[in-house]
Amino acid sequence: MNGSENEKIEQLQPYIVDDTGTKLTTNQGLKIADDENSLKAGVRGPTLLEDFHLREKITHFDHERIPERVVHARGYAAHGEFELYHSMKEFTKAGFLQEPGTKTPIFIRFSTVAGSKGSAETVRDVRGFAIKFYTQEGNFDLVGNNIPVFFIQDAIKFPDFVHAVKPEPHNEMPQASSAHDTLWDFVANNQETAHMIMWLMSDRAIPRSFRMMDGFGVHTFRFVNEEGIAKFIKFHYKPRLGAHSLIWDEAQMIAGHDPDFHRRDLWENIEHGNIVEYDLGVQMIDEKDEFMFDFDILDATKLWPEEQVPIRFFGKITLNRNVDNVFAETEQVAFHPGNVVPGIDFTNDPLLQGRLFSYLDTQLLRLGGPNFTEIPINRPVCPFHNNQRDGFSRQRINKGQVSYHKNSLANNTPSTSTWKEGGYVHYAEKVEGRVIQARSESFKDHFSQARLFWNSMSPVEKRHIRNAFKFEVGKVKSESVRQQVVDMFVNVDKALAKELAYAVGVKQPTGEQVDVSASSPALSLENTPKYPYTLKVGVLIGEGFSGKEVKDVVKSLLKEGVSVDIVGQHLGSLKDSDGVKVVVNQTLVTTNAALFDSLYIVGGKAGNQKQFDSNMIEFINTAYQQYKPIGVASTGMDIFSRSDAKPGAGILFGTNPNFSEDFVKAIAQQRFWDRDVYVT
Ligand code: HDD
Repeated sequence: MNGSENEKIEQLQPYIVDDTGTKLTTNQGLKIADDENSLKAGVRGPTLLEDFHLREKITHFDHERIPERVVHARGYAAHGEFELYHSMKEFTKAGFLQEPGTKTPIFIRFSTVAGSKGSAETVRDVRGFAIKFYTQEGNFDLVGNNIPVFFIQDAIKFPDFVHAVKPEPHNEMPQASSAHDTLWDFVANNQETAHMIMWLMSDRAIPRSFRMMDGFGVHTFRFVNEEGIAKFIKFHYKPRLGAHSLIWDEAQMIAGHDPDFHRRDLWENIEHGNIVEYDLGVQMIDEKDEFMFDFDILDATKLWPEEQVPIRFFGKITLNRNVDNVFAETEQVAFHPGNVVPGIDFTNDPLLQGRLFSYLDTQLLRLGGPNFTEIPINRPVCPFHNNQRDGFSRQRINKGQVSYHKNSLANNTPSTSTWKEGGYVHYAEKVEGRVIQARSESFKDHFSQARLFWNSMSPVEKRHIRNAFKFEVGKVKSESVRQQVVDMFVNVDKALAKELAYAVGVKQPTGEQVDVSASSPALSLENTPKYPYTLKVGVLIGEGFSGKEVKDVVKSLLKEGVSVDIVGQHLGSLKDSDGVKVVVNQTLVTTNAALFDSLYIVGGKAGNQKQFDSNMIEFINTAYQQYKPIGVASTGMDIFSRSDAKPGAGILFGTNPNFSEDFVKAIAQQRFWDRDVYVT
């Protein structure tokens, strides 16, 4: 077994088919003699109904598509494992959280929310971060996002929210974007959205990579230990590479140059064997402390500040294997927050409760009936037995007479299990009250945490949020909606709302911001760890380069795990005067500066010098405007001096004796914000 094999991968093996080197047959196994021509009465005559191969082939093709997910349609997944490093036995009975060292196969699907299956990946949106743990006690699904709060408080509003954010129904525009009238009309008229909108306008909504974003279970769940003692918990997953973001102009450019940017990044890194890791942890609150906070812990529009409730990390998530077939695995995987194991339980969060219905329901339509749990990617790795039978595309062949409980003919099997034997027993929470359709008073403060988030942002992050608002609300055609949004966000920050009012041409707001001065430093991406590992450098190179200089720099980048693309005027290879050869794997027209974290400008000669120089200057200008580090080799000085970039922080020259070392540090830093470029 290599490192990426586990019980789930083994379970999938019998279903994996390699058609290479085989004979073409029908689905009945009949060998095909002709796959080019349908059966006709005469070479130019009518096609015959008798042609079963034609009918089977076309019929199957006609039925290839299934409905895309109503939300989170655009997604990408990989296999991996979860390894426990601290026992959580004290808090939960969950089998996979008992013994340190226990490894559990996992499958993670990342997604955007609003866009269709073919939409660009770097749009401004929440990212889904759904994990299926194939535990020995059944599948546990943690169906989270990269933002710790949600737009609404009660699941009954989910269809309204989704209708508002999706393309508008009369003209189906815009695709994969919240910058339009109906979303902002929903926001202003459903002010519980305030906190989540602050996150959506922040850099969190344009992550650099699936490998570099935080994950959150969002809801308050429960851990329950062997003795039946419960704690409220919130799940957190943190990437070991830190959480990093794109900037808006860059994200927009990438959406055009490479709409598959995020999946390509994940796929390539796993293919190259690079390490993709996150730590998994929980915040915990004792049952007795349920009402100790100035927010309601059942409200999914609120987070628990880490400074108040620290995260306790207990295990490591690793992704290490790409799927064999995207449809069979990524598209057919069916997540459901209701898939839990003993020791993990729900709370009365009304958003969570609605989800417990929705996911099972949606799979019935999407995957065509109740047997979707038998699709290989969805099967648990532990045995499963019950009296459920039949339905479309049933795979199991259940033997015997008995398919009911209780029975005597099969000795009352399959039989139930007690809590001690691993049976799932719902937490015996005491409930009382009147049946009522209402929102708790404790859910009604929509602005304090929105302001807490704003207070926690660095000046650069605040600038990005202000600009995001100006873009998004600026796209709204209804002046009344623009005014309502301005009047709403004055509650969060007066200066922000005033600037927005000016930018979107509406009256200055009259309200006041809420009186919250607290901040939570953990919310700022400024405080995230920074490493050069797997960041991408474009080496812009022509003929006549200094072989030794380039070789040494590239070697030191590769040593730190930096990924390098050699970008020339044409594909093929280039040689310097000492015979050092570099193989060009991208050209200045097949790629773009926005797709790199940094550039190394080697410069040189090319067949069409004018074009080469002008393309290089465009690359340098773009990288400079996007605040990226730029390294300049001795042969690159001339072209660099002809660009708009100016020497300063994050611009490193090969003539400096510590160049390689400083360049790697600058790559890790990623952005140099104090450049005098247009403000983004
Ligand atoms: Fe949801 C998919 C995350 C609220 C109804 N949701 C879906 C996926 C993620 C989330 C990551 C994609 C899973 C995959 O990759 O297949 N959803 C969330 C989070 C929420 C949330 C973190 C709030 C905290 N969702 C939510 C509500 C409802 C739904 C309130 C309905 C009442 N979500 C669905 C769904 C989807 C879905 C319609 C579409 C496809 C699917 O389930 O399998 O059932």
